[in-house]
Amino acid sequence: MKIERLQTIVTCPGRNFVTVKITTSDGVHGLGDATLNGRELAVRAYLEEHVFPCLVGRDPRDIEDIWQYLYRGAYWRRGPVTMTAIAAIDMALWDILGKLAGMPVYRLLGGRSRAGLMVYGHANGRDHEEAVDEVRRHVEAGYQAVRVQSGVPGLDKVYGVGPAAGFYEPAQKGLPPEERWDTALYLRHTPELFRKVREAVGPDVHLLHDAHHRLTPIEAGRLGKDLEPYRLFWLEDPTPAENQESFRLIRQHTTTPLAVGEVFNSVWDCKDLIREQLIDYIRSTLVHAGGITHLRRIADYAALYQVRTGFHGATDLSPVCMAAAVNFGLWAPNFGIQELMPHSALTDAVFPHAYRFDKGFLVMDDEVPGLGVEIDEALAAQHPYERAYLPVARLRDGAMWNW
Ligand code: EZ4
Ligand code: CO
Repeated sequence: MKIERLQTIVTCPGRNFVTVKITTSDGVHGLGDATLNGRELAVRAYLEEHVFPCLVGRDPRDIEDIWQYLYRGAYWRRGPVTMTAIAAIDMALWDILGKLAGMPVYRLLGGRSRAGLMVYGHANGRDHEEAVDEVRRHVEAGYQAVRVQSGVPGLDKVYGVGPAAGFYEPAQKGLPPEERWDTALYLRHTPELFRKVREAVGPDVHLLHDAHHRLTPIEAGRLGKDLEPYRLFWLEDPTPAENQESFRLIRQHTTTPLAVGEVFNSVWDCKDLIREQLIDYIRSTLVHAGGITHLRRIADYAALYQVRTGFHGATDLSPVCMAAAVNFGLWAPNFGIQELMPHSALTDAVFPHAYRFDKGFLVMDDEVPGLGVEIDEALAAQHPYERAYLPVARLRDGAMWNW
């Protein structure tokens, strides 16, 4: 059996997605997500110019060798574009292997560890009252875990909060929008937000928060400490993590659990964080960190240090990635939680999938072979790519800051 055809499918059913489709000489095909928010066409070019020609004629069952060929063999290692491209190929090959075996991919990984994946939804409010209402709405919808983000008095736009209650999509068509940021205002108002939310929903709902790289380590330590009375499930991306040792300072100051890694693309980005137990959840996900083959290594390494998974699951992770994440999470013994930002009805129509939300969990019917996701290519073609970017952030004096 040989790899016969490799394609990218770029579509914008409301937001951009890049999908890899690999077809074998036996007519079996597999799908992989290759979406890198705001840099979509760089991954497409990397795949079409530099990866696809090398894979035609190979045995699609040689998943490990193909992974090593694209990683070691490229000489230039790592980086988000490279690792997203490798991830897409890897996911598609696992999808093919599952279809060949007539089994869902989680069975090939070793079988189920659990019935479903606990997910957390997003409660976004323009102010604290709206955020509290959104948390209540999620609890009524069955969520056991909710991420809470709120507008900050004095700031026009804040990460995680859209123009209306509820739906938030950070990428915007056209050129990157600019937002103002003020750490002092954020640090002053955020503990109060969680005081109100905890008071409203009681002790049992898991509450999460994303600081989205905005803080310095000592500021993050202070926020973690201020949030301790409200018993967060996690505080996410408290500070940028290029410098892994900076998390030591945060750990010295707070017992609020920490989650990091949605921008990581390999185990090398998190090996010190894991080995020194500086984090509690690793957020790297299949599409941006080398696919199932590499995430399995990261998860197994994390398990040695009681670090659990908490994969990124925003709307820019396509249903193909989510299907792979469901398979992965059904298996991973140290699964922790999965982020879920539901896709639009149109996106779900472009990518019909077997996973579904059920009372706070993502579940999947047992015997769907492969990843359990397909693409409606005709519908995808009706929605061509439109340039879009994530926002950028500036401080009040105009200096660039971390968005
Ligand atoms: O900013 O997915 O936890 N979720 C997040 C997301 C990210 C976007 C980036 O593409 O931080 O909203
Ligand atoms: Co995040």
